[in-house]
Amino acid sequence: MKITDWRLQHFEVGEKPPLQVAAPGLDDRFWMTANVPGDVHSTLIDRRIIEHPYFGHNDIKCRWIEQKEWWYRAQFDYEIHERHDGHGERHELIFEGLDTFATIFVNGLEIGTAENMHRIYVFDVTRVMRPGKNAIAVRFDPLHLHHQDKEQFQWSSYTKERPWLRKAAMNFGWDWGPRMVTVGIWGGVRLERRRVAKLDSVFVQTLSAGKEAAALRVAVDAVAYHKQAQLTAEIKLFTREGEVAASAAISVKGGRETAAELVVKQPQLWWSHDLGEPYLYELEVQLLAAGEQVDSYRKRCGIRTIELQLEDKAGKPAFAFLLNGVKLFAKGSNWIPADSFIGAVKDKRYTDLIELAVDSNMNMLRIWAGGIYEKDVFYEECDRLGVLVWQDFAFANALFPDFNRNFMENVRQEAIDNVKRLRNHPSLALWCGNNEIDWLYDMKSAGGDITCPFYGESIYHELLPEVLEQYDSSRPYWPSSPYGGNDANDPDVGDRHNWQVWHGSVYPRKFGEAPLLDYSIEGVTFKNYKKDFTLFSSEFGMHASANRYTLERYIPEGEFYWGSVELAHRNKDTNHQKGILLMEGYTGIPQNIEEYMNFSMLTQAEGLKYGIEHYRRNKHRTSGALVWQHNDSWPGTSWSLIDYELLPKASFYYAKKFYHPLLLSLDYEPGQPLCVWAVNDRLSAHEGEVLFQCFTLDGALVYEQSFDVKLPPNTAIQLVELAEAEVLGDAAPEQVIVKLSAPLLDAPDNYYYLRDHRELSLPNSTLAATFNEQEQTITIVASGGVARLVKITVKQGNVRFSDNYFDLLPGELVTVTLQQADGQPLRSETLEVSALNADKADIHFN
Ligand code: BMA
Repeated sequence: MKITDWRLQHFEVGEKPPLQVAAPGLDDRFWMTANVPGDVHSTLIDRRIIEHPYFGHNDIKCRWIEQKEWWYRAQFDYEIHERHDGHGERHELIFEGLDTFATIFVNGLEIGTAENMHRIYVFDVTRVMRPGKNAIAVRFDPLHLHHQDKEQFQWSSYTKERPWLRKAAMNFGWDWGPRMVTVGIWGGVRLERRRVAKLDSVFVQTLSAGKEAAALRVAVDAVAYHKQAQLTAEIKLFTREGEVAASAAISVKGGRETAAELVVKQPQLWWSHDLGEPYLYELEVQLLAAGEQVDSYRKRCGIRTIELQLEDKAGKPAFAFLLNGVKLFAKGSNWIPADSFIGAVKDKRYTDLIELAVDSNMNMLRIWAGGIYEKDVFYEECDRLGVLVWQDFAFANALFPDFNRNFMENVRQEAIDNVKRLRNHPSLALWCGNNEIDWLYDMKSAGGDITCPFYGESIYHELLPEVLEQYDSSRPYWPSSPYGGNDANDPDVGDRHNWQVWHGSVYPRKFGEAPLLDYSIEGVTFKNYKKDFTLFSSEFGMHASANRYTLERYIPEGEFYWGSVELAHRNKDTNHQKGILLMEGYTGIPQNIEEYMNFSMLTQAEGLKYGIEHYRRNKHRTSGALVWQHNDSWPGTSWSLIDYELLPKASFYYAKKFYHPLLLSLDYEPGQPLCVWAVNDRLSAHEGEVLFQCFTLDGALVYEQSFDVKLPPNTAIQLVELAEAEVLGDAAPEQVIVKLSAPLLDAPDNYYYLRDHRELSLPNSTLAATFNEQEQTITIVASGGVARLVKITVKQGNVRFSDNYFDLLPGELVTVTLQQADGQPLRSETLEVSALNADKADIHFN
């Protein structure tokens, strides 16, 4: 039974005696109704008690919430069935998420406490439940009561409060989000009724996956309330059509894991969406006591193997995922919580954001350590859509008190709870110990900021590996990101974060060397990506503005201009100069807000394209590129590809192309030859004609060549090298555009300018557009000159286009499909089409 009807009230700390507030008979009719799952902030926003914290500077106005004692109460009717056979009922009260320091009362009796947002709390309430009316009360303490007397550490990024608190780190503010310290019941609450025994957990593992047969191990862990209970588990694996693909029955002992091996003939394997079909079976386990069903489990699962290859067949260093034995190139991004108000996020927001990942040809998302172990819906969607998940444990950018027994026990339980909850998801590819802690500890101690020991080290290097050995040895573990080599951000070992671009970190660097920063145009430019021959680039990126609609919604009137305090408040990164330097190098410094939005989006999109195409051309060595960051948790300006209102930025539409499994790309630097490359990430060979064309920016053809190509599966090859002078003839490099296309191959067309945007001599272009209401399409044509960064906008959130922020040669015609993801009609009267060098198009509606 789900408990959903909650009421909420706050008091000053110690204002009321707890037993008085928890008393079953308390008259709470005048308390406000609360959203569960959710949090206090979201409830107060809904009840219009606080102004929306994302608007203007309101985030600062609601800090008082952190200081109060918050109480939730629920009253409900419950039936208790008496049994007279000695096998009476057990009742369990389960909290899937408590944020964070909670004391729980049932019918006025204190049944226990909670102290970790990342854990699932199960209380046996058999002794306190009553037939008829029951009351639950939960008290949340302000955090400071639990950390103010504790040791503070020399390093804990963004706030010193974090190390002792097991709570999403980003709550305290990060370099892309405001401080928003949530409190409340953030997961579901339910009461479960049991008899004789229960299934504690089920673990399904693929032992081998061949064409003819696959072997699965299904382990069942049961809790028996009576020693003499005769338990059996009946295991069935169903195909999508509901046929039994394999089955087994085993006898089970309470408290001891028992496993069966299933053999599945002609198995349908689970693949990431780019390599095949993410086929899902359904696993059912029924727990029987003396022939009577006492508990059951039914969940989707997949048959697949996953390995992390650290050395390739030739003995060379690697960091590559092998899915069903196939080495893949991981293309994706880093996921941060979908909102600061994590508990209140609707499932739809998850499905939208994951669909967008698939839409942009991503096959991997990394759940970054400063958020949470995501909600079930996240992994279910990734299973269904074929997206691999890199899961960090929730330790980010700080030292943690691994010398404290209670803390470590809390962490151990957190790891066990989440490993058991998530290990059956075929999408889950890797467990990772932390974000940037090993790397930054060395940087900070070498730089003299830290003199204390590496507190927390034993979590990532002892505790987590131990937990995984016991609960999930079926997938790889990596201690940190980045990790491996000398220093931990070594291009020759393990994964790497490239923060040379944007943050200006100077590389190469070895352990013990003081870190250097280079805040210059050359120091932060995306051109540095080409110096990076990492084995796996797990974080890298640049800021871009959110879309106008998103910013305008949250910036007070009169403040929507370049240089306003309100706009600056949206940017939480230190040293705003970095973004200016990047734009200064590539587009020139923006002079107004329109230019800021355009230039930052263009720089981010072109910069990511530049880096990712380079990583992909080096596919024989580099095996992954995960952009920092996929999404936003509030309407800010950040590294994200998709803004808070679920409006993709230019980089998202670029990603559709630079992450396409078939990629044509140009490797070129001024004065050097033009090298045309093709990358094929598919498992099938492709053949066809590739066309290289160079046009002036007015659209006149300068040079053309076509060549036949054969692309073996899973390779990157250079197709041709052309001399600059041969291609350009009399044309100046700042006056041309190169187009790569392959009409018979499925690769998207790709365009290149031979100079940075600020150096181009772009003529004015004119756009004309026709909107087809019925088809929800817009057809655009340019004339007069190449249209740079053609932008289609509508004044609403969550709108997707089949393409946007693209370039158009004069005479080229493109038809774009529009989609409103909430199923609401599109506000086509607000439709606008423009380009950097073209005024708003006249739109013809038909
Ligand atoms: C890395 C990430 C995040 C951060 C990002 C941008 O440090 O792990 O902590 O938000 O870079 O600075």
